[in-house]
Amino acid sequence: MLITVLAGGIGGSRFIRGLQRAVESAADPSTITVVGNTGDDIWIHGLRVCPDLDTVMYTLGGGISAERGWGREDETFTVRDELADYGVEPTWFGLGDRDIATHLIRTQSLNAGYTLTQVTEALCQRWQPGVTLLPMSDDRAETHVIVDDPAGATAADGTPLRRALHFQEWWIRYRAELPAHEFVLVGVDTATPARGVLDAISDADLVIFPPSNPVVSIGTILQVPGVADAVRSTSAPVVGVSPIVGGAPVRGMADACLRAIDVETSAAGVALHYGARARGGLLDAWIIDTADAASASEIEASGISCVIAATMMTDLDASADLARVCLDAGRGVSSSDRA
Ligand code: FO1
Repeated sequence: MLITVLAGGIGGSRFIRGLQRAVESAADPSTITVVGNTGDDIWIHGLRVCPDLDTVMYTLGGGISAERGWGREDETFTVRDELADYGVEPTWFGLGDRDIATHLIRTQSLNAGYTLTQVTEALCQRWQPGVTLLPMSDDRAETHVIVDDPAGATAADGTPLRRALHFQEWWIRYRAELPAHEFVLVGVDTATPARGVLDAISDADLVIFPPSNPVVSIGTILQVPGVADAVRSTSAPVVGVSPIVGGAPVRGMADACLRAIDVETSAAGVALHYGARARGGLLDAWIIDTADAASASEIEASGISCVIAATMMTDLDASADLARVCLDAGRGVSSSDRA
């Protein structure tokens, strides 16, 4: 069974670990392909950093900092502090000493002409994540956030001037507290899906949207030309897990992102945002938490079959249980909708 997961960072990685656990005990062997978001990627002090690819790789490879959810365990930040002592900006980005080894290899390999796909495959030789990890694209496409100028600059008529901040600066330095007017994926128009991405979606037996950020993670992957159409047309069931429980994101700041695109921060709001495949959208089924059971009928009315389950991935067993709910929902869709 080929399962393809479109994933961001922390939430996506946690879900995939549960999925691995769920399928390892299944009868027919499954292979998992992860299409990773690269809209978070950034050049920092001359190094190419790919936060969501690294979070998947480290989490599945056993090197992740459990406390932070990103970067390496047993990490130190000596180089970051030395750079700060030189007064070199940016100082707000937590560049870890162990993490730098990954970025040095990636930067040197990219400069030597290897693609991000090739570099990611090479880095995964060490980490053995147990999945095929593909960047959404080998082309540069970075999320920028349009905000009112943080320094308060205004135009002659007094209206605030707007600035485009790199997503990482908005997310880390400003903790997503600056209201986002718009997200712009710079370069996406000329980006193409990395080799294998479209096939992984078209040839899948199941496509999953884990509880990653629907705007700046899964939404970013879907903006790469060809990806959303591949999801719409795949013969595989498409099952998603709500990242919003009880009107709030389980983790991260998806509410700040959803507000920027006028999507209600709710399990139903995100489902309707993705839309029902039966009506030209992306989803066949949507898994919501028991806390949001009241919104099941609204979701069903939109053409998306709704499954109510415990979606909090408090530990590996909970993540595996959630993954099993997705596998069952996929089977349910394939039998009913394709009857
Ligand atoms: N997130 C933070 O909140 N603070 C940081 O200093 C930080 C540094 C960092 C370094 C490498 C890396 O791979 C991820 C890092 N993250 C940090 C997480 C990063 O901002 C992610 O893009 C977000 O968590 C969204 O996925």
